[in-house]
Amino acid sequence: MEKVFYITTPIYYVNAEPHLGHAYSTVVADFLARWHRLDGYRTFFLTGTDEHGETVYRAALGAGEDPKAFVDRVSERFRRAWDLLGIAYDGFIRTTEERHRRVVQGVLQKVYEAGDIYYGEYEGLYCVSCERFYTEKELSEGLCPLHGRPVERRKEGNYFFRMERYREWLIDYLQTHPDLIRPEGYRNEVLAMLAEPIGDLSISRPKARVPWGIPLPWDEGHVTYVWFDALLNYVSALGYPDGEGYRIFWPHAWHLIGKDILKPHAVFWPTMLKAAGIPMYRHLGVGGFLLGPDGRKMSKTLGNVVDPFALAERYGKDAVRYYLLREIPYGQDTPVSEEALRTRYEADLADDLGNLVQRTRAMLLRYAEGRVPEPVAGEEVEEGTRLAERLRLLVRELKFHVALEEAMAYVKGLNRYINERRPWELYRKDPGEARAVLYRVVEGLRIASILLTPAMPDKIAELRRALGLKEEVRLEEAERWGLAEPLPIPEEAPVLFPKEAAPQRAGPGGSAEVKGPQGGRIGLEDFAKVELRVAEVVAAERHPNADRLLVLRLSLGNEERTVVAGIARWYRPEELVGKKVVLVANLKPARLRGVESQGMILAAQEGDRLALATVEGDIPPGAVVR
Ligand code: ME8
Repeated sequence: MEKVFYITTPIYYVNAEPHLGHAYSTVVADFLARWHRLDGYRTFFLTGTDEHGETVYRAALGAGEDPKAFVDRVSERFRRAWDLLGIAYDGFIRTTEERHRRVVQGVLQKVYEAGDIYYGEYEGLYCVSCERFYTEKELSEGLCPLHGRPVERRKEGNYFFRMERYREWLIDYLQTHPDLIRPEGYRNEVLAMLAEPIGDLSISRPKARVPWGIPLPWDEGHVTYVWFDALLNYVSALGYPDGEGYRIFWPHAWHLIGKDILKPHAVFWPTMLKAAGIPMYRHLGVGGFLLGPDGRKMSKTLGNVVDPFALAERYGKDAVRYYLLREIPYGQDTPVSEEALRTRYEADLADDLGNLVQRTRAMLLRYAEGRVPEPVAGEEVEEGTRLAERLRLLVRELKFHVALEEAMAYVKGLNRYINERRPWELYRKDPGEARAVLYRVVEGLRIASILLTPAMPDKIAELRRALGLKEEVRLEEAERWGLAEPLPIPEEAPVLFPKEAAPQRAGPGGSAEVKGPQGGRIGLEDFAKVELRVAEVVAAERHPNADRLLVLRLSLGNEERTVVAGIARWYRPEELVGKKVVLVANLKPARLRGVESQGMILAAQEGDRLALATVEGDIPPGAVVR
């Protein structure tokens, strides 16, 4: 049977700019789409914009614009935003499109003719920002629970959809389909909503008050209320009722939403589908809220939003994607901040993954003639071939943060493997074995890169190029050992996650700053700020762009550093390997002619002579120098 996957995001209101909360939902959907494509599924990924209704209408008037011009402009902002975050959607639907209007009117007519829509009078408490009526009970201290704004008492003639008629059916459906709504907690919330009568749903607004909407086909004096319009995007975009896309993809639909729109998706939408004779969707994934710096839901109304594009500009789009997927347990409310992003960037991406690639490349260039070595059996590294199956399960359960945690734990394991097997030492005794170790590391990286592709598509493509691996990948290739081919790697490759991309915090707590001597003398506390450590040179080469510089790879026992030193006039690279030198280990990284130097080594200089400060005797790398 053909594997098919259809994934949707909410269609976003165009009354404000996209923020990190929207970006999160869309990144999760893009991750799932890419994951399934990688796993051989025929995939359709839909996103779009919700352009009718009172809030949008008011926003347009507020901006002094014609509604159509306004929605065109803001919808375009969303599309640009998704481009900047590497979102590869297959379809983009706008509710002001003709193809959508036709479907909404067709479905309304059908449900009306079946007797499930009637005219009545509605009175209630209405929040203009939410575009919905609230019951007394739902308010928080008399205010809208989401926006903290006063609600208005309103009464008006509306058409109603007989939703209550389908309540028993829906309860039964949820009971026989326990994995329809996930995480589990939200399913229970929905069952609790359904335990009491849900009433009928108002599905229209008088055109006189809200002219910006799709007219009811049998009564031009009313336009469709926002949910009966918006929810149908999921089928109109596929060409319902007789389009090829609808036939292929609808039976496999997964909707992703935020918990704010649980009721419309878990109660309104299923009952609408049932009444219209459209089969149910397959799954509903419910995300929690991203919380702003003030601990409240990030929202345009509260004005506490984090701008995803500023972050993408500073750290790169893949770092933002990785951060959101790795940090947020799907379904839970989670605070987000640039600070937390920077920590992930430095620890996971620069220190673990980026560094692994850089040291592997340096060793391939030095010990394996710049090629991926001949394939060998896998040792403990081969356990990576079991990860894909495990991650499939985690992704299915929407546990993206655990999936990435496990993939990155494997990356950390590869760094440990290098530290334990020490190819730079092995090479002196048994070059063949050193190359075998390097092959396993490249294979490990090949496997990890496949698993990380959906989260960081561009960076992983770069990573694969840097190791001479082909760019096209399939998930099943992560399940087999020995596919890395013995090809040359490029001599030059950009640093994947440069540290200077992550701006340092200023002031106390930032990187140590050493002040110059005052009055010729410094106190012990000043000297103590300088962290000096024994470091062993494990590799050295000439700087690609500067004759007087050498690029050294130093081991501190449990970590490695790259240091650029201006000593090429006095030392040849090969005579440095094995020397134990003194490293200023807490110096801010600096970029020297395009190569990042993570510290500085000490040398004595007198006139034209220079000698490195080295350490005698049996002292291990990493030892503190005082
Ligand atoms: O509700 N944290 O559109 P909307 C996490 N047009 N996710 C957030 C978020 C936050 N702080 N803020 C927004 C609508 N979102 C309707 C949907 S669907 C047929 C119609 C995300 O622009 C989250 O996915 O208010 C939420 O459900 C969605 O944006 C709401 O977007």
